Amino acid sequence: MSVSSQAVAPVPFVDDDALQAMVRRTPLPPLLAALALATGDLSLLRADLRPDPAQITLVHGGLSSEQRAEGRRVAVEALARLRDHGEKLVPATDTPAVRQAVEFMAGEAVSDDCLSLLLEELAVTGDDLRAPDWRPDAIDPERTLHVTVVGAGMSGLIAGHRLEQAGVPYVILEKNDDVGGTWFENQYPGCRVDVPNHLYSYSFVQRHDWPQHFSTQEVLLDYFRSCAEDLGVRRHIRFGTEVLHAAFDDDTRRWRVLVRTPGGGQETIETDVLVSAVGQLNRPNIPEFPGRERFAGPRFHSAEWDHEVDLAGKRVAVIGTGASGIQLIPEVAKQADELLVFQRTPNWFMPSPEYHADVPETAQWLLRNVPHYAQWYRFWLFWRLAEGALPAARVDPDWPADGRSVGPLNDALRGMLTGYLEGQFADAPELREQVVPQYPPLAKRMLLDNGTWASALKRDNVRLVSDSIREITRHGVTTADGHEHRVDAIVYATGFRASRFLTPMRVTGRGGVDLHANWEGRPRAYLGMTVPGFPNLFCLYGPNTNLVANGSIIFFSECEVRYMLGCIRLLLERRARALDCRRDVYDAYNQLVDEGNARMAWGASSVNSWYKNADGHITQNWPFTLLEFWQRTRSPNPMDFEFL
Ligand code: N01
Repeated sequence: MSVSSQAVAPVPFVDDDALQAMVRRTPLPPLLAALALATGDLSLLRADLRPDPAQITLVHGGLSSEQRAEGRRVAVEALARLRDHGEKLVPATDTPAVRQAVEFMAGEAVSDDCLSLLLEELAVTGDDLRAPDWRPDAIDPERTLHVTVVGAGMSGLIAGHRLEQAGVPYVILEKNDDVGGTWFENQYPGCRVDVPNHLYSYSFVQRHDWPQHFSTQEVLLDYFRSCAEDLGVRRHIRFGTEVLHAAFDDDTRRWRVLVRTPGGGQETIETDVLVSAVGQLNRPNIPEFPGRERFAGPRFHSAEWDHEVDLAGKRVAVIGTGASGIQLIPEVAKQADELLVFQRTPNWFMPSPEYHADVPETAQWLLRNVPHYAQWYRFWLFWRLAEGALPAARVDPDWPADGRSVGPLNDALRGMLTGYLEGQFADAPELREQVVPQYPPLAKRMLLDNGTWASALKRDNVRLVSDSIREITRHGVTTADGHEHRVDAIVYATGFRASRFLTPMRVTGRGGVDLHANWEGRPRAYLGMTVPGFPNLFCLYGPNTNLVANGSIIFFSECEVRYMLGCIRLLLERRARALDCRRDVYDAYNQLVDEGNARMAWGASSVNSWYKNADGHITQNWPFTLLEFWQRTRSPNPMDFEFL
């Protein structure tokens, strides 16, 4: 069948051999989907070239080598047709054709809701389907409702952009001197994203020319800076402005926000709606090791890297081997005379050969030249990662509870990952014993590796110390065996106080109730956003919205911002000053989330992680699918709120 509409310019001339080279390593499902729509020839979407849904997390979606060879032949033929004649692009409004392409790529039928979600994420026409389609003055011309956003990181910028689009007046208060949040603060050597960048980016500012699959911190900071500028958000940001206390005023039903200004003074800002976009990972955690203050040399946290300190020629201790530690340790190892790595718990690593690799020119050519391939490629990453690994994290109640795995899929994953680590450390048996985790995969964050971790630990100047730390002395770190490891500098890669959401801000709601006292150490929020007694307060990347096994957190923030704007619209439509989440709705929701988390590897395992609060409750993670969060946050249900 052939469907046609808009003419497409031919792709630039390259000969057939070059076309062969272009497609040699590229994943075929998104390329064939894009080519089918670009040529108007839907017969390219052949049943025998569909990926296997059971193997969708694999780079090629489980296509056999024969299928890949045939897929490449079909793709080259279609590219040659595009090159020689241009073709006819199927319009993105042709939903049956787009559905056919989506289902080809997914390898299975998708529900209407799922299709809608995917079309938003694809943004295949360049249209921003999540943009607000209303304006406050069209709903209530008499009223100006003001929003204050705290934080100009990844989530705060989305909030600013959507408020800007809707025409809602707002200000963003940012404690730092620049945008970017975590990507501004974390400037340690080796810092980079560990979600593929074509996916880890806004649906409304897609980029096809990322230089690497997993960008470095500098590249990401640059992306967020240009988004802030280009979207017109930057002029609304007050930098160097830190929120100290936000108090809901019961009389005016507005928030009074006390801030520290750049000059060190204080000021109070009144606002109708308060949005916390401070994230989960913005307050460094330095464990209270006895004697911590005694250490005579330089010491700093990974998120507060001291670039004045030259580690060259020094004996350095790095404490912590989480996502930050494993990125900076290989870099410090190159500089330091000697490096001691203090590991409390080993990690599972997903083999990822592309982790430090440039996007090859062949892939760049396809992304640049094949109409909409960039969007389909992004969508392929979204689909593979979306719910891909989630089944492997689910607890099977019939599975023996030996603490090592939580179900057959999880166990199979464990086998594969163990094999990888054993292979990496095959020539270092004393290290191998220390690096293979005893807890189930996905109980802690899965890290990526391309061989760098083993290479770093096997260096002559690096020593892995797995004994627990007893104290910090003037000259180093003393472990439980009483040995003092003398060092010149200490780097704390010890993570963040993640479960203390919104600290150190003080937030008081109706009747002066303190948010942190109300939470009693166990933060929670309806849909991760709203808390009864704290009207018109919305948290982005709030409690239980972190993802372990499925996708990019940017997707969640986009959903949350849409929901927050939906609530503003409700306020205007109902002529209400404030809305307050109903306690019964909040309680029922939290029960559901707790039960969901208990059925996941991270909830069932006793291993320590930043997903848990001090009592071991999962305060950070979302245990369900992305689709479910999207459905729940698509628009607010007025029945969930009391209007004030
Ligand atoms: O922090 P972590 P992180 N004694 O909490 C150890 C994101 N991120 O900054 O595993 C001894 O994971 C602790 O040991 P244990 C990402 O979401 C993303 O590394 O708790 N050790 C662990 O080894 C990530 O998950 C990127 O036993 C102590 C380490 O310190 C999140 O940030 C890059 C200790 C802390 O690991 C946090 O990662 C970096 C103690 N008392 C970070 N206390 C990307 O690439 C803690 N540790 C996107």
